[in-house]
Amino acid sequence: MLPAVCRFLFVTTLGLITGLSSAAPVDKVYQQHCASCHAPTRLGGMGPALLPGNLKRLKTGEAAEVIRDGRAASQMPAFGDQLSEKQIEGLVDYIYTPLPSPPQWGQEEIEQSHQIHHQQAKLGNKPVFDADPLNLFIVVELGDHHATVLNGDTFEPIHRFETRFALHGGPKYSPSGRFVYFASRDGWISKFDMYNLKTVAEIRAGINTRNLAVSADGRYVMVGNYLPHTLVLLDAKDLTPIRIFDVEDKQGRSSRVSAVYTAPPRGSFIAALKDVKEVWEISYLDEPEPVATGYMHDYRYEEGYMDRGPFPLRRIVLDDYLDDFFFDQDYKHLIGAARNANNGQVVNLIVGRKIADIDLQGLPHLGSGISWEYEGRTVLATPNLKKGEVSIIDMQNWETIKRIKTHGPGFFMRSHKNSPYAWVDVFFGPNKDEVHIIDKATLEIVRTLKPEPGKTAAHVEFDRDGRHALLSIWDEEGYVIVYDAKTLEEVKRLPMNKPSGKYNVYNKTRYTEGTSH
Ligand code: DHE
Repeated sequence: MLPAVCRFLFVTTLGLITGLSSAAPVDKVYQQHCASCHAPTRLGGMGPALLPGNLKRLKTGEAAEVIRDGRAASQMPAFGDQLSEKQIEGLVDYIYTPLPSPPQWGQEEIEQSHQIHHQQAKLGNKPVFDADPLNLFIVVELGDHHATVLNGDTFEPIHRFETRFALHGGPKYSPSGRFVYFASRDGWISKFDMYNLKTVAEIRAGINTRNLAVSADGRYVMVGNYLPHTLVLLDAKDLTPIRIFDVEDKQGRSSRVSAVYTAPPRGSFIAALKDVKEVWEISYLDEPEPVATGYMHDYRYEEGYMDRGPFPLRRIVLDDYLDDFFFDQDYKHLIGAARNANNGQVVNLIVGRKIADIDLQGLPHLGSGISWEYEGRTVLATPNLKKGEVSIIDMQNWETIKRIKTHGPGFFMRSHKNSPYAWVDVFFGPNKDEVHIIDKATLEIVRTLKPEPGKTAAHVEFDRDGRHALLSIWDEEGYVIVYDAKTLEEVKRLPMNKPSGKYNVYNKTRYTEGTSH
């Protein structure tokens, strides 16, 4: 601790250097040091938005460290020699305080953010590398905000590139796998050309985004936002905005979007809402076909359930909110859960109403659910974010037939139709370095792997034919570990910077059983 007089001199000198006394109000400190990158409004610029919702993944202690020491492999400099500890603390409080009024991010702001980096017509139509374009993986590396394109046959990296800050959710491929679309928590949507290895277009569709979906015909991208309360429809060609849906119920109560997915056999996007008890279905077919999809019934027009016109909106009214959900393989049912509820709900998308409740306790992570055939019926398996168990649900009568005890709550679950095993991580708690292997025929854990003691092991994705399973060691000095999916022996380790999700082109574009859609 410095003696009082020295502290006075130190602080005064610091004030002279920075042009601010340490007693300067925090918003002045922010405007002087942070605004040029993060915007005077805190909505983000070259750097990410500094709002509580966007910073959810960063603990306040870590935020102070980033301000003090900077962030490696990014433009964020260290301010430790310019700001006092008190000023840093003040800044942390400041950026974790919500804005006095909700920020605007409408048509004009979205359009102004649009960037075309490469004219598609000027780029070639063949891969610039020698590998099976259908067996590539994208690996998202959260540590320094990069992504790697990985050859799924040789497991050699082909290309590594910078992404927007804090990607979240699965990147989504175009139907051919030629393009991949990423969403960042800050609302940036990036379109990447897998053949030319270039980011071709970007747009900021929201301030705090949940995820995106690509229509099964490849023509549209739909983005679901927490802030503002909107769904934003983009033209998949170059990300030009087509339409903004204000998400609100008939009484004008607005809602955050929990997530949006594409439902290929229905030709629609389906969105779960967090603050309104409705599921939204928006058709992207040129002429929505009532009979084939069961999507429309005339009486719905009359009762005002559904709009007419391009991208008609159908509201399915529920008796609870939905935070997380899963579809069966033919997209007839949506299985959803609210984070505060003690059950799941099954919604039949054809008749447009809830048809069953499921006994699901804790915090089931249905977004990571998978299904397979077990004793002549289809079962759904879901990890739980709060309880050390995997629930197995019979998808015919919606009964929970087994609760498999695990060594702690898990985040992600995966399998492949050619594999006898389902993999589930133990993401939380002292056993976060473990991954359980479940035999799909017996519903028993048959092996528990612990590849790097002390480091989180999480998120598995299989290669195209299910012969290998890739697992992330979720650490800045981490790896993607390639396993032989049959023998469960390690085949290869690829050093990566906090690798999170991995996404195989074939499995994703075919919506295969066992992976996320
Ligand atoms: Fe995720 C997918 C919601 C926290 C990593 N996560 C998803 C999806 C949803 C979701 C709705 C599906 C979107 C899609 O793929 O299109 N996630 C949530 C939450 O509500 C939660 C619990 C709190 C939050 O802060 O949003 C949450 N998620 C996290 C994390 O803390 C993780 C581990 C690290 C991170 O990136 O922030 C994380 N979420 C992921 C990943 C996927 C994902 C890697 C894609 C999984 C896949 O294989 O498809």
